Amino acid sequence: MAILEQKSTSQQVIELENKYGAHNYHPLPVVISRGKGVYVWDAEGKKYYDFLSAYSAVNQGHCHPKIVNAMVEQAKTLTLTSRAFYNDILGKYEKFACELFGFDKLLPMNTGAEAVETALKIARKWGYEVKGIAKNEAEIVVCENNFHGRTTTIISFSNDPVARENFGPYTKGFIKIAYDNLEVLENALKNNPNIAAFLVEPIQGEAGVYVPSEGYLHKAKALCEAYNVLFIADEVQTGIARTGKLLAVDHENVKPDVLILGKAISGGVYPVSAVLADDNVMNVIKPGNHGSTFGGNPVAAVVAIAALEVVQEEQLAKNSENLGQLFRSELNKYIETSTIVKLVRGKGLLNAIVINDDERSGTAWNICLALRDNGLLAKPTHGNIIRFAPPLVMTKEQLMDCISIITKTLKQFEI
Ligand code: IF1
Repeated sequence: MAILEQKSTSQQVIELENKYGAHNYHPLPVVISRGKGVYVWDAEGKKYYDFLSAYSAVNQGHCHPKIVNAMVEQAKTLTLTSRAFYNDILGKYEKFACELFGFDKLLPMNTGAEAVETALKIARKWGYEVKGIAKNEAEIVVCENNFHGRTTTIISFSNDPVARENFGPYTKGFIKIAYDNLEVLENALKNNPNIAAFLVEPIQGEAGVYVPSEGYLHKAKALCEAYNVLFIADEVQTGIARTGKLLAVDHENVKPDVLILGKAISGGVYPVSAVLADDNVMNVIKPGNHGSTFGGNPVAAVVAIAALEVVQEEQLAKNSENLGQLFRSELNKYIETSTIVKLVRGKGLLNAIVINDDERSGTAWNICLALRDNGLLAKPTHGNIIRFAPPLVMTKEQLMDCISIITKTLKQFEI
């Protein structure tokens, strides 16, 4: 523990990571050492609003006492049994989550990518054993500019060169189509009996918070039903009240055949992910087909129950909806006279602004550095798009304070 007792400056910590850490990220130069609710503090004690929420994993606010206490109590009792034996928590969590989201069964995993991989395996197995697709011929339709994680299979169907270059050979069996386009979706489904599933983000987060046309999700689900294809919703980022409803698909009353959850299902306290489906799909999985050492461990289970209870008790979906409307309407007032911001888009408290500059100009990055200096943390997604996703526990007063920080900072860049 000696190394942790040494007080380090932000610069010292950055140097340590640069020397001893793989360079798989390019973080904004700020070193966070404490978090509480909507705030984080850096190693020198400077306070910031967190407007990224660890990519929507901290919807309940940093270090929510109910969630942390649940973790601490369980960690003192039983942390891990593996699934070789039962533990006395998992079944209760599975029941709680299945009733909350309206599914027969839940398969517990740890990270979002693992849950996506799990959903792909379930869909393929359902394709062979229920739909009757010829062995090893199953195909899954995905969308251009998707983000579903970083495993070799998932990046095999990514079109982001940085995420996929030199990681081949790539996994086969995926068909990419344009997002938010029902015609190309129907064409992909109707002419091909080997399609097992359609995997889609209800809002494309990493692509830049692309909200599809009204009715897209509903009609896409109807097409999947018509062609006996599973509709898989990846709600890792859009779920858990982020977009103003418990799930983003709830805005269109769509029940996916397979639901993927991660991130804020644990409130950012512990890695928890889950795949939910009804028996006609989930029961293709038999003992030995799939698993994970930590999947469904007692700590993950109590943390997830506490995190989901917080969403309900504190009415986070309603707060996200209300504050999201306020955020976009206030930003639009500024955009009317802005030369630097083209538009704001999003749903609930998942929003982004598009900067009126070339993607490679670095303006969005410089704006985020200036936001940091003004006490608010955000980060560009791609090039000239800045995502804004504060914890859903934010108050109206705090949001108005953030809006004035954001507009004051943007004005520094007006041409
Ligand atoms: C990074 C952003 C990226 C996700 C969706 C699955 C996963 C994610 C819709 C995988 C994860 C994270 C990963 C993190 C940055 C962040 C992210 F979109 F949220 F901003 F990269 F696109 N489905 N998204 O958004 O979940 O395995 O990470 O638990 O990899 O840099 P994970």
